[in-house]
Amino acid sequence: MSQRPRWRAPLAAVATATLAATTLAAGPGSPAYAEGPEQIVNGSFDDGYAPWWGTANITLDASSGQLCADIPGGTVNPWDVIIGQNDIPLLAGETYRFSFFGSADPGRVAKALVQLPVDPYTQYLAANPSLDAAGDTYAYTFTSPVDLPDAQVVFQVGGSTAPWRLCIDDVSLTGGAPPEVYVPDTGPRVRVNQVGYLPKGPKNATVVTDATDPLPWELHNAGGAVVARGSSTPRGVDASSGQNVQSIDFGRYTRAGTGYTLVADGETSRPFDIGSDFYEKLRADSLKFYYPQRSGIAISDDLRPGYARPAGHVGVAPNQGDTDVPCQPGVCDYSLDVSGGWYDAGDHGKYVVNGGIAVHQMMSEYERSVLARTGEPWKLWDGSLDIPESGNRVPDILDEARWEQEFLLKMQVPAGQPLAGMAHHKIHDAAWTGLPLLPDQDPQPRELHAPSTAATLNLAATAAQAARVFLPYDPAFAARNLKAAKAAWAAAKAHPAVYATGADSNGGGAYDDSNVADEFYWAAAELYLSTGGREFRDHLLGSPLHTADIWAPDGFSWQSVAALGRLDLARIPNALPDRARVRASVAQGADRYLGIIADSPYGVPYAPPGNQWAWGSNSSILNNVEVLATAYDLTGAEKYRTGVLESMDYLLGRNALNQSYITGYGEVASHNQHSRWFAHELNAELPNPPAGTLAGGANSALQDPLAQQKLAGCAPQFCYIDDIESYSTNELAINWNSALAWVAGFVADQDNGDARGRLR
Ligand code: 9MR
Repeated sequence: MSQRPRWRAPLAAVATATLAATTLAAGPGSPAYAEGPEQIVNGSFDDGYAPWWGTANITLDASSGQLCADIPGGTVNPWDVIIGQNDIPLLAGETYRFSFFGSADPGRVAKALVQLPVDPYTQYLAANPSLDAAGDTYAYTFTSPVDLPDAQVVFQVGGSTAPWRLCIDDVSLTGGAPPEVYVPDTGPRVRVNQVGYLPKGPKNATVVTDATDPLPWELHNAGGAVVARGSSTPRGVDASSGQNVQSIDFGRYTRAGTGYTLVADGETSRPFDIGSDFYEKLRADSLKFYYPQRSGIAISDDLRPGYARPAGHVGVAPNQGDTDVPCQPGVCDYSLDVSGGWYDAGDHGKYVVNGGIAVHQMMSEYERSVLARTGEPWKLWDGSLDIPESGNRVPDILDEARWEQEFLLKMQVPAGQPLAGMAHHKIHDAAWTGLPLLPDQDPQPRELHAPSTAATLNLAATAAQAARVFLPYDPAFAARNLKAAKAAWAAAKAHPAVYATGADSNGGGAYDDSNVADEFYWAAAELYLSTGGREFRDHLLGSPLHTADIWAPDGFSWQSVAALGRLDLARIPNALPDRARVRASVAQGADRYLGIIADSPYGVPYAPPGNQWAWGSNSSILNNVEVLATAYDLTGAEKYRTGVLESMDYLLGRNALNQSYITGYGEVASHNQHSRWFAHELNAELPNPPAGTLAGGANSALQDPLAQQKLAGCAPQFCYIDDIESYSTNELAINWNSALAWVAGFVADQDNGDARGRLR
């Protein structure tokens, strides 16, 4: 018999649960919950545990008045050990409150689910309570989307290397509870770059206020002394956040230091520095992100303390690849060794179009460092990234890029096969897997998907770029890339309209694209820059994209890559007859982004159509920043550098949520990005993503169940939650960190914000 009061829910336990519970005001005896009928049979284990069941690897024991079980170690997936109850009726539109007492010794994160009892096991409530030895009560609400006579309540408690003991009690599911309202904790209303500002750079902040007249502000140093003061500028209601705001410009203050705060309207900002070291660190961290993202190699604890894991997908059970991967049925009758490369994001898939833009941006960061007036290529030199290849006399950034480029080459259809020279669009699991799941533990069959023109042109572009970038370091590798690039170009010309469709998203992302004119343009640009070939020059000069205004307010992306070609044609020496016009066009695009920044009280260079922020908006923002930075490199005009620096403030805390989107940077920063192996939120034995990991960012479309449940009705900047389950707002991805790395490298090159560099 349980002696515990039914509603002993302490605030701490509720707050740390993944799905934060309802407010505690509705506690014991609250009429709202008392009215709902109890759906669980024998939730108090007063007399045994029937009708509860457990998987065959545990023995249920209710002799203490709680339901307890010794959970074996050595299982992989959460669902390898389950305790559950079946046949629970749910009514569509009805709101339920689910609660239980739980303890774990030693502490563990469990999964508590209300779900469909059969494949695909749709989850109507998914919570990840962090249980400890003392035990706590956890409570959640959800609204059932379905009428279902036989839902299941299950506790999934597998996935631990070591054994532990679980006890649960007072399991209750009652109808009629009001839906919970998620309110993010946004802290002080004065919003700053929580990391810091360059001494000679712009310094802007935003204050959320009801005031419509200018407000006095003060800049305080670490000792609390006022070192600058001024008054703010009313900006009205900001469309991206729905807030009435004012902006603060304290750029005249230039003294380096730590622990500054900005005070306005009775609020004190989070602390920040004035300096530049942090961008030097970010330059490295944003690139160091890639090594633990690698497939096909063990991650070493010496190189990345706390991040060691076995090699993934090297043909060792339970993995089924990637050394000998067949096509999806009917697509081809050969198999390929496509081991290596980077995992795309939080999943174990590998996609040529996304690998393409990511590896391009990484090689482009290197090329820029060599070509730009402020570039500091020695900062990317051998030994800069602590990777296995450090010490081989090749810049580490190129070693890291090569890890992916070698994979892209493997995705090319071999000579002698139909479609030879094209690239398979992607390789991933046959079905989606759950979280957490280390790469080497993925049991799913791996499949090559059909070649596509877009993937083929991504290969052509990156291989052509690799041919020039690697030439001084490894001529044979450069030659191999050039050959592959030319073969890919020819194959794309022969098969110009083979499209990946949006329907192909079982077990991996679709990366669909049915307009490849931009991929042709980008590939022609890279081939022209590496070969000077007439065919490529003619393609460029004949393409409408060569003269079109391609500077979209919502930025370029894996799907829209004309800007990649245009930017490289502008910055890399070449003999195009209209190169001056190409260079001027970059400045025109940058001027558009400066206008968007000026209109945004948060200084964001991003204005998507209809105010609809997209999946991965932080990368869209950074891609626009790359255009600004390139305009600075091309013209030396200070206004473009100022735009770059102000844009970083948004990512580092000057935003509606008052948080940084880069792990390890800023007082409050994203750290629960969606990942199957950096899944600390679900399993305390696993790490968080490494410092320098960018979160996808606000996504108006709310394309995952957690975001839909928590964020309904959000103004764009509020459409984000730092929860591992929210893949549409909070994933990490190789093409997003490449944008961050490119920009972080540029910013680090600016020293105190006044670097002039030498002319090249
Ligand atoms: O970044 C991609 C975004 O542009 C798409 O809208 C979204 C839905 O198709 O997919 C994103 O990419 C994901 C991919 O499909 C699977 N791996 C994780 C990627 C990042 O979320």
